[in-house]
Amino acid sequence: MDAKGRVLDKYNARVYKNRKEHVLVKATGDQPQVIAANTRVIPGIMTHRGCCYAGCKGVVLAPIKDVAVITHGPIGCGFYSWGTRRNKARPGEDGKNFVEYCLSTDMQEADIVFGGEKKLRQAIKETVEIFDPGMIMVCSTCPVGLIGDDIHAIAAEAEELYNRPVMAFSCEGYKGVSQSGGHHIANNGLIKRVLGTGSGTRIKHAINILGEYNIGGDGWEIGRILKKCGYHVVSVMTGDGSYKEMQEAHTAELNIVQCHRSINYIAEMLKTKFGTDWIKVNFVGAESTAQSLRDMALYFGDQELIDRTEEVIAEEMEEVAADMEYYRTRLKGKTAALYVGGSRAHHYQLLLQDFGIDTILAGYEFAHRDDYEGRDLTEEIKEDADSKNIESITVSPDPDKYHLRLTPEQFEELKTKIPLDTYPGMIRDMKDGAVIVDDLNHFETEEFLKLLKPDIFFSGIKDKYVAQKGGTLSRQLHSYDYSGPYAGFKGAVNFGRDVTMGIYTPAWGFVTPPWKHTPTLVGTYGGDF
Ligand code: CFM
Repeated sequence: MDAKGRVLDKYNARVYKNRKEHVLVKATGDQPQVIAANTRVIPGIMTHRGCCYAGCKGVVLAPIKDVAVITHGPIGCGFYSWGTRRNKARPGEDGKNFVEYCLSTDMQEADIVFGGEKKLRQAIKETVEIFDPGMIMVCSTCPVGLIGDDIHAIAAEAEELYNRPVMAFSCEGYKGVSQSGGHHIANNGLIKRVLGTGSGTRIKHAINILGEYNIGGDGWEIGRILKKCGYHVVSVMTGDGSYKEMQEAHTAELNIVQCHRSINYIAEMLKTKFGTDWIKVNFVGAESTAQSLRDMALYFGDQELIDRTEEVIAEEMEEVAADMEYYRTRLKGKTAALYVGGSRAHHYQLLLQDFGIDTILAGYEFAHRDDYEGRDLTEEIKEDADSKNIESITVSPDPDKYHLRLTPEQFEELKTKIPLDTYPGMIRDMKDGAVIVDDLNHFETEEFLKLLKPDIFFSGIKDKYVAQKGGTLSRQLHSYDYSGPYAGFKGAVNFGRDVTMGIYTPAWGFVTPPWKHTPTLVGTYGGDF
């Protein structure tokens, strides 16, 4: 029996039937493989997923430094989405940086019984008085949706009263099946009220960076390289981002997409509304960074830019060559398992390849089928009740700002050379026999680690310590365990150094988990129901 069979064998028939669709072994050859994704977790299974509010407020909106984002809900929700993600930000032009703050209505039991609208009005008032932000956003948590506080009416009222945009997001935690629904809600709000609402006109070689959240300073490193190549970065969505910059998003000639999962809706809507093409990039990994820079230069087709890009790649590669080579000698032939949200389990495989590390298992928490299989799916993604629960908006071309850079012929020709308006997905880049798991749960994590014995397990705070107590080194790919940046050429060296330090720390060999010497309880998972 292969690893998939051995792990899933412990489930009862009903759980097995569900989970077998979410686990794949990469087959030889290029035939497309289908995986089940973006569906509900089976009740009782210990998932690693987050909630809709986390995706909307925590992931997409919170990094916008000049917007005061108020959490309408119990304090735990605000706290959780405040300190746990390392989306770094520096004060903007106006000297403001709200990323450092946690603004919450701190709902109590009495507010849930009698309604929380009064408290929200008061919170907006205090926010204006204390911080005077140019824009305010309000995000709902579960109880708000359950008791029916009308945050949209309050936002509209406050907008009049305080004479500034106040946006409301109905991103109650329970909406959808994971944080992914929250990304979509945040994307919708930004396109409706913020993106491209400014008055600027197109700028040569200007780009927007989409789906880059400046974790551990990644965005700053990417920005440095892009500026060196000669690009003008209009806005970053949303790491160290600014709503004022996003208002000028229509002035960019190209949108580049780092994290497809969290922001593909905006990429598509900007294309429809302003005619701006997007390409999928990956600045994680030195080779990947070089490839992405070349793809971007090819999009513009400007010889000067192409030459400058080659110079920058040569210069940056030269600078890191000795370090990369040293870490490669230390890491070549090691194996890794990765389990992250909706894009990093793919991107980091490419960085691991720079060091000769093989990925033997990769999983996503909340990706959709297109993140695994590519956007050109062999069959349509079926809509279910949960996906219909998230509003899907359609936009139309802006009468004044719509502009196509390429002719249809140029577009088609370029599409054969670069990932233009598309993303090929993670599975394509994986080796034969590698295991791909959607919504990898606690039980499967432990079992796969025991069976596959990777040298390192890249994951997050929820499973890191379980893995390490079992003797497998683990590093967090969400927060980088307080290190980073890991993006770009120099980031690749940081990563190589951190992984080398971890793997060559003998501590993991001293750990003897109980299951190695004492019989532990054995049973079927899930019971009969
Ligand atoms: Fe995109 Fe992200 Fe990710 Fe994501 Fe996230 Fe994150 Fe992530 Mo943690 S936006 S999908 S919801 S790359 S917070 S910066 S690391 S799970 S793989």
